Amino acid sequence: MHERLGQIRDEALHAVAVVADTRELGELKVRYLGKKSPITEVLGGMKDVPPAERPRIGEVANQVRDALALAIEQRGEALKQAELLTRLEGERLDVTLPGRRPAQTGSIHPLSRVMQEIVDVFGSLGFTVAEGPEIEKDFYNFEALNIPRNHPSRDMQDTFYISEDILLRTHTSPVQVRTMLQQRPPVRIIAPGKVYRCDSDITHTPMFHQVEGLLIDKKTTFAELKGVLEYFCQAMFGAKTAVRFRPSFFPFTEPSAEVDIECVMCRGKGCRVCKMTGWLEILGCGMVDPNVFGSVEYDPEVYQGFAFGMGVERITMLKYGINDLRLFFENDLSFLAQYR
Ligand code: 2NM
Repeated sequence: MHERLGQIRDEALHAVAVVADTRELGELKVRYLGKKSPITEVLGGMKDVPPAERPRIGEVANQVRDALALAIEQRGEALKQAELLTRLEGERLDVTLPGRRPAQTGSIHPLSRVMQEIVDVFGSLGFTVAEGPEIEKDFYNFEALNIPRNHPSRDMQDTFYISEDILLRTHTSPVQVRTMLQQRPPVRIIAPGKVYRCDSDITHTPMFHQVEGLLIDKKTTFAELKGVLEYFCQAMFGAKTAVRFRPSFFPFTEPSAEVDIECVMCRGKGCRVCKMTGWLEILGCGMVDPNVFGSVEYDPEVYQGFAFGMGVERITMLKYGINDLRLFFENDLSFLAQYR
């Protein structure tokens, strides 16, 4: 038995010495120190040993067990250390490598950018932004603005009607009407937003963007209108840009005018963009018609005001030399990425 225990010890120590990893070592530990170990098996034969020799055998068995336990413990420590080193080696990072760039970053749509720029210019003059619904009542979109029942802009051709009385706003003027009904003068607002007209070809989209403005006070003059809009044109297109006012007509203003700037392409010499006139129309404006004041119960003997409106698509095309309206609505990334 003595001899057998020595054999078991040598065999086990060898196995522990050559074991490859902590998992295999765990298996060895179960095999040699567990309930069914060969040591336990040998001790099962104790009943055949003369009683006098039994303590000695037990002592040897304990020594073998202790020696194995120590060897397994030490080997375990060594393997754990080696495995940690291997893992750390595998996880080594080169912190000097260049970072990964995000594949694609977004950008502000050119129409949003120009709309914001327009808002900022009027903001610098003390105008604040007003907003309102895109689904409107006939009253705010037409009636209150002195647009008579038989006016051509009311036609089914131009307006998206939802019912007899409800429609998609065809301009942002209903925002000014709502503002006038909600507050007393002075009023100094701009209304940027989406508007809708039943019109679709290469130069018209059924949805487009407008910025309109309204200023009302006790002694507001056409001269102030001219000053504000000339300032705006030069802020948008350059301080040296020539600006002219031409008489025009709108149902909601009297007198009315259209504003031209010197052609941004040829600087007034005459080209395809300005159709050889040297001028580009960019705004409509005028003094608010007394009938509009009547709709909102402002006294036209006390208050005067001016209003104006412009198309954001047109201004953006002129500012960036974009020749096709459809580019704004196709969401082609190679177009949009140019406006970062
Ligand atoms: C334009 C041209 C001229 C305008 C008028 C009003 C209101 F509500 F005050 F009467 N809002 N916007 C106006 C005047 C709009 O766009 C070409």
